[in-house]
Amino acid sequence: MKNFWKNDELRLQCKKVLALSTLAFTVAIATMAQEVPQVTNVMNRETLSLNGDWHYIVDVQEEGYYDYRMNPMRWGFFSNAKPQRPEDLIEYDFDAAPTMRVPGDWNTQDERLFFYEGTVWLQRYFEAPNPLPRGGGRALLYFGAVNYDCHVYVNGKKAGHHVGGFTPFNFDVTDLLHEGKNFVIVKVDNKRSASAVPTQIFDWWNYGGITRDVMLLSLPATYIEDYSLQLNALPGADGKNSVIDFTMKLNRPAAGESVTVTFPELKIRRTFTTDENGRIQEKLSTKKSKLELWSPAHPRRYQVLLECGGETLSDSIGFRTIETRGKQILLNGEPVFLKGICLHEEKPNGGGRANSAEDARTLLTWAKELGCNFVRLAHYPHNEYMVRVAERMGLMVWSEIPCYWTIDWKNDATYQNAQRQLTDMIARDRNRANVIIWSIANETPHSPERDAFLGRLARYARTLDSTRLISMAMEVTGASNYVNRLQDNMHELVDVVSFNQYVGWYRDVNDAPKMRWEIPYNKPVIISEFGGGAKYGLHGAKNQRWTEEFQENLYRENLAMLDKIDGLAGTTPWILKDFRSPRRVLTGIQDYYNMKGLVSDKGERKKAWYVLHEWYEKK
Ligand code: GCB
Repeated sequence: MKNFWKNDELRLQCKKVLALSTLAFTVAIATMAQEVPQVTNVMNRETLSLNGDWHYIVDVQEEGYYDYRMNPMRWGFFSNAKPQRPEDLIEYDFDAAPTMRVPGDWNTQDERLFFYEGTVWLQRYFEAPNPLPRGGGRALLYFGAVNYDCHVYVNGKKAGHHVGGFTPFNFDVTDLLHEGKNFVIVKVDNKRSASAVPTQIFDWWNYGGITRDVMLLSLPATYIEDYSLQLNALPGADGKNSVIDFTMKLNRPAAGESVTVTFPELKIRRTFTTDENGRIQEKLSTKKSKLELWSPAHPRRYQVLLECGGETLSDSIGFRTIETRGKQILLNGEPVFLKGICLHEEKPNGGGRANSAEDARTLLTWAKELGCNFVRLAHYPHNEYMVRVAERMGLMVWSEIPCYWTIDWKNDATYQNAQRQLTDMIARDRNRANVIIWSIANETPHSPERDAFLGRLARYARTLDSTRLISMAMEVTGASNYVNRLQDNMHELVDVVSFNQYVGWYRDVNDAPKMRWEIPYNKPVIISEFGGGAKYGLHGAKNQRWTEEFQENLYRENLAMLDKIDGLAGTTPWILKDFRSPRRVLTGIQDYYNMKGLVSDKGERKKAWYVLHEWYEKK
């Protein structure tokens, strides 16, 4: 503590005050951070959960860093300082501060924080793993997601900094831990910014906090960081002789490490050796057994064990192919119609951010009951439970990064941020058979800069994963005289052209029956959004806004219109459940909810639910 003026962290914070650019600041922080590449499949590794009650201090003015002259605060909040003598003045005390649940957003845990967007510091103690990692073993502090910007400290020392609210990250904290009682402090800031991803304006609640699981991972010195197991081609007629592409990467470039892959049910057991980069790239053949493919009707997954060093990592992997042919999407070589629905990652009953397997089951069961085989997880990567539970339930997934509306296209730091979110989304879920589409954006205004930004992102996505489809939710722009023309320069870079359209709500009320569609591309089309708002229980004439009858009629007319679209390969109407949004201020109707759900926030079905259900039953 005596050395606080020399403390790098405080110096860096001061530089921030002196208006270093965001980019320079990020780079400066990154050079001292101990972030290591995302470790995948954390759920099946040896972990210590740090979920639970964390103390918190709301910090409107960054008091945790600065004094009244904007000089470094003497007892920075990250140090968890305590008075050493009775006369010492320290004007905060985590131990006396209230607690909130982690994972959890602060907005729904403290009514004073419902609309709050700013900094909150969170703290908890934990017992170090016993024994502490030795002989080069590593301890990684893993966060499923923190919204939006966070600085993490362990025992008063900086562990790292992370930007982006919906993807996992981990810091190597081995050297910061000591035996017995340790503490971790996280400074979270969810303020909006024009250069962030998402940017300043978006139509969902900006839930702040440590919104997903926190864990301490204990790993050997050399561990499997990431791997991929993908079906290379469909099995032969007898279901045998499939080829599975296996790639694997260690955390360091260690040559000659042996890794054994076992699929007990497929009678596969092979041992490979890493190359000088610590990687393996091999093929596995299912010669001996008939491979059953993953599909919504039969969501078959196989147990796999990966052994390396002292660690045995297990996973459940499904195999399928996904591709397009002309205007069709082919799942396992057969045309499939995507009967979908959009959803936000929000618990029912005003509960805030969804963050558990149970939340995922509730929401996805509603989607299944609606007749869906597909969900669009809007507008950001949802938590890992959501994807894994969907895989088990037989729901295909569209997964998206929050390049939403007016992104700062010319800003390279913004691009890097988006690319990082895309990379982490793909790294986490690349082994989930149900994920069939990576979406790189939603409803972005056309411009050459936007095309350059998104084009670069689409090309980059393909270098990371060539086994899935790329798409983005575009906007219908060429509408005139009852013609909806789909036009977007990005059509060349996506596999599926997806469009949001709001005939009957934002425009052309009553005109759905007259609409003609012009789609000049020989690619599958998904209508990635349509819909309108209704308050559950509000009844009236079908031309009366906000009534269930209005929404019911809108669905009837839109679905009849969609039936006329040549090459329609699926749809994901907007949206499963009413969700919170600060944009939706109409008193008595919206009350800060977007009301376009087919079910209310409590799960009550509106009349339009039955219209879509019936349409899906016939598809
Ligand atoms: C859209 C957006 C979605 C909004 C929706 C609406 O086009 O993609 O995020 O919530 O419209 O309700 O206006």
